[in-house]
Amino acid sequence: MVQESETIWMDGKLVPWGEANVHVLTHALHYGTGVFEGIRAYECNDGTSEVFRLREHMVRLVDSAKILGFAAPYTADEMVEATVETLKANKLKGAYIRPLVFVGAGVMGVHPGDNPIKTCITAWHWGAYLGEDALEKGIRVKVSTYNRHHVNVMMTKSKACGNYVNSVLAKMEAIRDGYAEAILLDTSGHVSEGSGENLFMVKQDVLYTPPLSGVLGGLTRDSIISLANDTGYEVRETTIGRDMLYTADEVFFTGTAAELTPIREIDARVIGEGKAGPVTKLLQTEFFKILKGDNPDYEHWLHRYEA
Ligand code: PPE
Repeated sequence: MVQESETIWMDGKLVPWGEANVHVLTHALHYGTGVFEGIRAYECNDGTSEVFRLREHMVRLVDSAKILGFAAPYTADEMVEATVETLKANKLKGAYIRPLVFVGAGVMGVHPGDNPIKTCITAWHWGAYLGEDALEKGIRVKVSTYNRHHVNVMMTKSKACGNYVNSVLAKMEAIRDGYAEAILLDTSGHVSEGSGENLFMVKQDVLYTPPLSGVLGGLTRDSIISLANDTGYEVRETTIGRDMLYTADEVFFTGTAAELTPIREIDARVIGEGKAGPVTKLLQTEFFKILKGDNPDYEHWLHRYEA
């Protein structure tokens, strides 16, 4: 169960958690016509709090709606303010934040007509996404039997609700088969991403990650590329085959929810030493320092607030 907080921001005002409801004829409920974000806020070691790359998440949200062909009712800056308002109202020093912009009720049928576009922001406590031990020990994953969307079947650059049916199928299959997460291949058979994460592999101290063409432009992915470069590692954005993963020295997932999660096994092949490798560990440690407000070089990524 989601750990409830007190209020949810809906269309410009805070409403009690239990009253943040929609009609059953909400267009998005029937046709997946919504877009969302996943954002995290962290309590820093100096007692303040920060939302990680908040404005960039909100820009991606507005862009996601634009890709689907509708206009988000609030600007990225208004959504930034609303997020901080929601965190403060709920006295949340750290949180997972879920903004959602969706087509509401009005006409039925595939064409959304002039149905109202609704906006809400929910924030709550959400711990380790892939299990308590995952960040430390790494996870076992499988390559999914489902492919990631072809770029002209779904709009992969939009974090669209409907896109996630594909993720749900892959994730359920992985869990059913005893794995923690799925890796999806694109329709040409190359590695794309996890059900809710981007993916990196390390081979002889070089990092590799699939190009942005067919995957979500993850902000964690972008942060890790910068961090790796600044730490002296080369990062190659290139096509990756699943066989390259099997023989990689290290593989890890990145995402707001997953943070930086090592992968220790893929399809019954042990990756490297079967635990978080040295490059993964280093990047994870440095990344968490940034998230906890302990690296002034990356202060521009943090939106500080006092809960
Ligand atoms: N790919 C996909 C498909 C994806 O859903 C996410 C985030 C990412 C990559 C990483 O993006 P970023 O968070 O900007 O680094 N997935 C969100 C939703 C997860 C969920 O289960 O819900 C998230 O991590 O919040």
